[in-house]
Amino acid sequence: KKSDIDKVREYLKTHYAGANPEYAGIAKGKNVFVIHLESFQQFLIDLKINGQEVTPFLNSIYHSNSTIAFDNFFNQVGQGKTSDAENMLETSTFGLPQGSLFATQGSSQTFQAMPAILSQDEGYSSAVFHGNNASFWNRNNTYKNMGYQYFFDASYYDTSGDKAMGYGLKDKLLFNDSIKYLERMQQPFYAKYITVTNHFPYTLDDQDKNPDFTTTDTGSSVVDGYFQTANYLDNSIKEFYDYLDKSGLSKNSIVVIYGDHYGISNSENKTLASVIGKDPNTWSSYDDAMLQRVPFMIDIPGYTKGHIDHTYGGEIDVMPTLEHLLGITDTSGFIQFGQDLLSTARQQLVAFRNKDYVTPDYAYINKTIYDNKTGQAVTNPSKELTGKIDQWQKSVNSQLSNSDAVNQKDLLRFYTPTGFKAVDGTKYNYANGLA
Ligand code: GP9
Ligand code: MN
Repeated sequence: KKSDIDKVREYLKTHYAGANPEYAGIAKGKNVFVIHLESFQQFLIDLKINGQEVTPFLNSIYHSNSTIAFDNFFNQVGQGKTSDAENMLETSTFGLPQGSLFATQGSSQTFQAMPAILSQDEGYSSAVFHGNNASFWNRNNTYKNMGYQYFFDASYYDTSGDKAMGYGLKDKLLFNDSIKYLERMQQPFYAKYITVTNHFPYTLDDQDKNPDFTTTDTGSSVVDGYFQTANYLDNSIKEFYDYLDKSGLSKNSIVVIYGDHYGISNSENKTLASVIGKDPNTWSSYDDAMLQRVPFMIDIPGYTKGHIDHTYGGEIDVMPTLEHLLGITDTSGFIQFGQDLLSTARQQLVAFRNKDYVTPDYAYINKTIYDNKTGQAVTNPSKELTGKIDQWQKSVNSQLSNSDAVNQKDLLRFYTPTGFKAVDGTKYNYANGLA
């Protein structure tokens, strides 16, 4: 119903946090690279095993003067995994309570997504580079409705023999073999790279293993393999940065790097615990939840005040953050459920898809409230804390239920923001590349 979208708009009026004037527009007109680090968790950043850094290159970006990085940024995916992460970043709406929005509704859904907004407001072209088949997660159809101009999937690369494994073309080859397409794109562009090599079960061909890197010996092939494939992914990003520097693209491009969701499942976390300096014997659901942090960093050429921001946020918040940086400084007309991570007015409340949540001081996980300072369950919450818990839960529930109303009822059909033109997905054909 048309009136349903009015209720959502009422909710969003109370939820909109606005931009931070200190950052608004500082990346205006720049190309955007979004690098999706498959299954990559925040604990890998700065982690050393056997005296070596697992991801030395990403660590250098994380600590760079030109990077705004976040260390309390959580993944918020549900069953749609990678596709949920993509959906949040492209639309600032949550994935569905069950299943994948891309797979079940992507072919017919109305989106007001990042590629369309950047094209219409700022004249950007757009492309996705990915080494798997286009139909995985129904991306081929979903991307059209999001307004992606180009989708360079596996069919655009040589994936024969040992060039691919698991979910497709190996990451180093993806970055290298996509250059010929990237170089023909009109600038400014919005280009997303979805990596695949660091994906369960974390195996790597011998020739792709770094001879200078010795992984753990935990007895779990998943945990031991994870550090090896993460190290490979790190090296592939370094090679891509080398290209960006050599080609001059790094001067006029921002690079957004993020992890989509966990790589090590809760059942393996006790094995992981000792590697990351934690006690497996006291491991709890709280610890599982804290490991849902993933990297989020924005590397901006010419920016010199890089730092690590400790705000609590998640994938739902990326889109408004980027829009504001790129000069779309008032996003109050859009149906977006996140808040700019750099806004001083934001509410630091991170909703998980199952309605659990994290705040800077407390986390509500699996029907238990935990104190972040101690990591212990609060057994006798004060009256004041009980009141806060009620408020947080209400807030989380309305963020999720309003997002679900939009997605499950395809409500964007009934609302087109002023100045935005509805996307016609039928005009895109991903078979022709840049022909
Ligand atoms: C494959 C990929 C993996 O194309 O992006 O998705 P996931 O299994 O992580 O959801
Ligand atoms: Mn994934």
